[in-house]
Formats: sequence, C-alpha cells, structure tokens
Amino acid sequence: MTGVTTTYRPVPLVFERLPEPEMIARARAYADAMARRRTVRDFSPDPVPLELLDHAIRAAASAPSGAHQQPWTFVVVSDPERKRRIREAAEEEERVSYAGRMSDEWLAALAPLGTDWHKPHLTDAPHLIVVFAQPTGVAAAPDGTTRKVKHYYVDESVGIAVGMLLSCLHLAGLATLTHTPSPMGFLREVCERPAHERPYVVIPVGYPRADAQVPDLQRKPLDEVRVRL
Ligand code: IYR
Repeated sequence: MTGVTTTYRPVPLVFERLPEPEMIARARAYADAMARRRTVRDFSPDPVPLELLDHAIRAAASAPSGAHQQPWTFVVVSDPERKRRIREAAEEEERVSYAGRMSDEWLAALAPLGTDWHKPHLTDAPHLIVVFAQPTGVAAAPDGTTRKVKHYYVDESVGIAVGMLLSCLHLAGLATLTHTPSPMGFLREVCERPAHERPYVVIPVGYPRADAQVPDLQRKPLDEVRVRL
C-alpha cells in the first residue's frame, strides 16, 4: 500500500507544426541572437520597467521541472537600501574568498575574466533578480492541512529556469550578470525568504554602461561541443 492516489487527467496538446524552412530560420535567428549575449559587469543605473522583468520571470517559470513541482522563487530587488545590503554582504564574503578560500587553480581560471571582490553591479543595476530553489515545498491537502514534500531534480529545474530567464532578458534588450556569491546564505534574510528556500543565484539586470567592457572571450565552435552518432 503506497498511499498514492492517481490524478493523471490528460488534455489534448496544443501544438502548431511549422514548415521546415520556417523552423530552421527560427532556430538560426535564435542561436544568432543568443551568440550576442555577454555577461556584463558594468551597469548603467537607467531604469527598467518592472513589467519587463515580470514577463521574463513568466518565461523562466514556464521551465520544465521535476514532477512539475516548480521549485523556484524569483525575488526582484529594486530598493536601493536592500541592494546596498546585498552588495555589502556579498563583497564581505568575496573578500574572504579571493583572499584565501579560493584555490590558486580557481583564481587562475578566473584571471581571464578580470573579476575580484568588488561588486559595484549589485548597486548600479536597477534590479537584482535573486533566485531561490526549494528543495522541499508545502503541499495542501483537500481538508486544508499542509505537509512538507520533497522536490525532485531541484538544481536541474532551477538551472533550466534561470537559462530561460537570461535568454528572455537578453532578447528583450537587457544585460545580465550571473553572480554566485559564496557562501550566499545571507540572501535568505535580506530577501525575507523562509528557511526551506535556498539562494541559488543573483542576477543584476539593466542596461550596460556606455563605456562597459567585457573580456575578450571566444565560445567553443560547434564542432567541439556537438557530437553526432
Ligand atoms: N563568486 C565569485 C567568484 C567567481 C567564480 C566563478 I566559477 C566565476 O565564473 C566568476 C566569479 C565572484 O562572483 O567574483
């Protein structure tokens, strides 16, 4: 006796089959546009409408997830004081990391990116999207009682959602930075999230500064990343 009740109730799939040339044109246009995405560290304080971020979060929250449990929360931080607190705590952690917690091998791997413990983007960008993962959730029974439930494939699910978020923001004409302060437990308190949520990534969002610079990086060519069998 498993105690599991079956609730599978399928509905017809809504799907439009396109002509092949149109499919290829769409795929090429998307890949070409994504190839122009860069991780940006020099942000302008110019305002960005919250409505745009809502659409990007809708796109992210459409991601596939383990058992369709949607184990994510996207916190939009626009308040300067809260951004300042996040910057202060992140820089404190990063200062310690760069001064000794990170191995020489790690520091050498980061050298071409020009990063250090200074994180001005955390206050320069008009918004930070702080993404939280939910390793567990709260399920409500029909009788109104709640219980803690385990979520499955949480990192995979949230990673896919963040990829879709970055993609949408880029296609909408904005710059982002994928920032993982380490450790980042402080984000739970600053963002007022409950104990069962785990900070996953901080994404400053905005326009690049007019004089923004990026490292001179090349992406691996297709032949190096794609294998055909
Ligand atoms: N979290 C640090 C270090 C860092 C680590 C990796 I891996 C990067 O690709 C970039 C930075 C920081 O934010 O500086």
